[in-house]
Amino acid sequence: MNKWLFSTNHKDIGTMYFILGIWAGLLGMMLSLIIRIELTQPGPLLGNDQIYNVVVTAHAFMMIFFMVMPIMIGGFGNWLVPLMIGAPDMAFPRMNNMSFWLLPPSLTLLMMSSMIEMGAGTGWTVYPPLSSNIAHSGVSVDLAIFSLHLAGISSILGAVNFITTIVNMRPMGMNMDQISLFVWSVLITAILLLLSLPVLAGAITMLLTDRNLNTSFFDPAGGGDPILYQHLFWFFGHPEVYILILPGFGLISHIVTQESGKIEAFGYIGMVYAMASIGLLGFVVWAHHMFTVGMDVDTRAYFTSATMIIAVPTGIKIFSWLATMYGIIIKKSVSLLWSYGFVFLFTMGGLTGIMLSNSSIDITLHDTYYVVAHFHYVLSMGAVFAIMAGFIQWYPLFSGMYLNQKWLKIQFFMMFIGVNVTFFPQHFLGLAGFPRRYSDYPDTYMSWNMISSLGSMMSLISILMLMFIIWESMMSKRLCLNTINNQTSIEWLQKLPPEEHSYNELPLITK
Ligand code: HAS
Ligand code: CU
Repeated sequence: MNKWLFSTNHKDIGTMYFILGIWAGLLGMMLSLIIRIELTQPGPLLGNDQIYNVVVTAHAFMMIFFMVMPIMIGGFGNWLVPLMIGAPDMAFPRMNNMSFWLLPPSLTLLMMSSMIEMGAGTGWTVYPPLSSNIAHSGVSVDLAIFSLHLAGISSILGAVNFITTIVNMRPMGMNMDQISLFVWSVLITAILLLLSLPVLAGAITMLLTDRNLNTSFFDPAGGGDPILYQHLFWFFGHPEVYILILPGFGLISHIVTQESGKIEAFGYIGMVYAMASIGLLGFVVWAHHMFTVGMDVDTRAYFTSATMIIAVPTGIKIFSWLATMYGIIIKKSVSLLWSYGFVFLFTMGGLTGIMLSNSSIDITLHDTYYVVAHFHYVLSMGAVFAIMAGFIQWYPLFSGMYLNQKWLKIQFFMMFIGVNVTFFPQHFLGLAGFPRRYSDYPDTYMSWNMISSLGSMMSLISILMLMFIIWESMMSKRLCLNTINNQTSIEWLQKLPPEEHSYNELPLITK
């Protein structure tokens, strides 16, 4: 056991990231259910607005820093990048282990911050003056800041490791234009992490000294400015949202190409340039999160236009995925189902992003549920669907076992319906003026809130079903082709139509 925990092997570390990510995902889902139960109908459930905001804050942190990032970069990145480039391991294996082990203490600090004193009810943005010691006295916000420090160090070390591995550990003769789009996506994500996280670290450290050492970076009474915090936060925060989705783009590119039986993705080079431009543009659009602070009209015009330009490389990606799938005989593979779901629903989320990038429209929609609907379409149906596609695609590689394909299909449709029923009505709520981060509301908003909560219960059931499917695969020990050594597996495989198992035999050859 000890040997495994302190392992420097990229597969062991990848598995540990998966375990931590899945655990945090379950906790994050429980927090989201508390939110949906509170909002199912008017009137209080928790009866305490601060606790409600602590739950919202913990939900966001948990999902962003402890579910999506560890699973995508830590889990899939560690498992697949060395295999895909033919490297024996990551460039710095012991640093890799340290990256992982910074996360459990970080997670512990986050949970402690929610459980002691008043909790951090600041939202994941931690804006002062709400996060200053006037509105949040006590140590909760300080613990949340330390938690982010640790998670940030973990990610920076990981980013250094991935960049070095991908640039330096390819075999002779393997050029950058020959590597999988997933490897490219991890490289670009790592660069984004390396450039944006230090800015967040700076901002939260300034907040920490404002809270504890009487500095006044963000306090006008001492010559500071709270808007400075918003600029620093979003200079990190916007690249962060692309950090959450780019590895998902990579997973989808690889899966769609492999499952379509094509040699390479349509427009491979274009896909690489599209990811690079999304990464680059991601650094110059941050103030679209702050249109309501009172910017002058030229600045608004700039940030609106710059943001809209991101639709171009993203469109290149969407249409290249479609072109890659063009002409294939539709296979019944479950990872393709999740990929179709990803392309469709991510596009919807992207289009509402374009709506929000119009500064004048955003003045009315900012801090409403329209924004919540937007980012859950790109995250709960973008990032999470990509994770699901990747997990199902490579589960046989990770575990040596097969999942029940028929049950997985049922589970996909339950989840597809569940998330849409949850988040589509939130567009209507937002357009009607329903605000974010409020625990109660007038009766007029009740119907769509009830439907949304109903949808979240459907998603819950589908996740429970997924847990059962994984458990069942482990209990029945259907080993996959390259590890076959028992009669049950052979009999089970013989009953399957060929298209349902052939794709798992050579999981890594497609570019
Ligand atoms: Fe976003 C807020 C704009 C992509 C995540 N976003 C958020 C928040 C999160 C988030 C978490 O400009 C809330 C943060 C908070 O707590 O306050 N977002 C965009 C735009 C894109 C975008 C333009 N977001 C993402 C991705 C995310 C993510 C990816 C995570 C995975 N977002 C915003 C804005 C806000 C915002 C405002 C602030 C709102 C506020 O008031 O707080 C783009 O990258 C999306 C590009 C994708 C597409 C779809 C595919 C493209 C095709 C090509 C043709 C389309 C065209 C457009 C030519 C556009 C198919 C035509 C336009 C039509 C409307 C028809
Ligand atoms: Cu943004």
